[in-house]
Amino acid sequence: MSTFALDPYLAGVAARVEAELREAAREGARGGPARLWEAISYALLAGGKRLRPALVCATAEAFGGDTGEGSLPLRFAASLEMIHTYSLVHDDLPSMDDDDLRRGRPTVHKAFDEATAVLAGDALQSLAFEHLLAGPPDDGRAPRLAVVLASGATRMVEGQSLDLQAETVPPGLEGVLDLQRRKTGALLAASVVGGAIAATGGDQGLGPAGLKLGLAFQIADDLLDLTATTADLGKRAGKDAAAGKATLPALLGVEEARRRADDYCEEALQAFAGLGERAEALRALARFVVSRRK
Ligand code: GRG
Repeated sequence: MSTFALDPYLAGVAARVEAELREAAREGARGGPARLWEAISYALLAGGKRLRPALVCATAEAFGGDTGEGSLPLRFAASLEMIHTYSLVHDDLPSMDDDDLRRGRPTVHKAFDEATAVLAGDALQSLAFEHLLAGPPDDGRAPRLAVVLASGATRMVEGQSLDLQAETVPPGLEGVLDLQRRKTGALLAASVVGGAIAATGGDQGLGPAGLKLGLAFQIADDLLDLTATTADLGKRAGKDAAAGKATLPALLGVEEARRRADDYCEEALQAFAGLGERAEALRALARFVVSRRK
């Protein structure tokens, strides 16, 4: 049983990445339209677990990378969190999931207005690449990371499109896994692959493990939608079941879905097994993906 103290680790990554996000938003706001940048800051600095940045940093550290202030892994982590945040802002829009609560606060289109939420999401997407590529020159890792980020973001949009189609044409188990691999798995895979590239220049073959973590994360999310409260989640609970959404718990039942999430997590852990003590945080994060309560 691991004794790794995950809460302080997550808090440390959150503090470092939020300092970088705050600075990027402050820089961007200089001379830009106040309302747009207020909405961007509102979305970026509303908390959240910062799981993807933690995965980036933990993977980089597993290969001996520095994840302190000014490091490439931290820069990539902040860019990835910008992409993730844009996806949440757009996913909450009336034309998508039509949600009024996110990270315990009114969604961006509720706190501001719909057009501002669309534009804030758009700007976050381009800001992510500007932030990543405007750093100090390196040996070509930043452009490679930009490709990882772009590809993860494109897969995520594909997943969202498949998710919308699934409302009218039931996708079946393989279809659900395919859409979840894209919608959720792609950014989690980009986190571990990007952490490895930022630290070593190569992906270290971590893509498949990242996708498994993504599936485990999404199944855990679908289980939480059934069992957790809106207050715990900071977003409306029970929405997927009410909408009759095709999820693994809906298709296979709660017990089998939980078993599959644990299996995917175990398979990811096996991929990290050879990484030694420096990968303790990464292994603890993999377990957190399925054990989390929010
Ligand atoms: C609209 C372009 C576009 C994409 C939407 C990621 C996504 C695709 C939609 C968000 C809603 C959703 C259920 C996504 C699945 C992944 C997921 C559970 C995201 C929430 O991630 P957390 O729990 O959020 O890490 P925090 O707030 O902790 O960062």
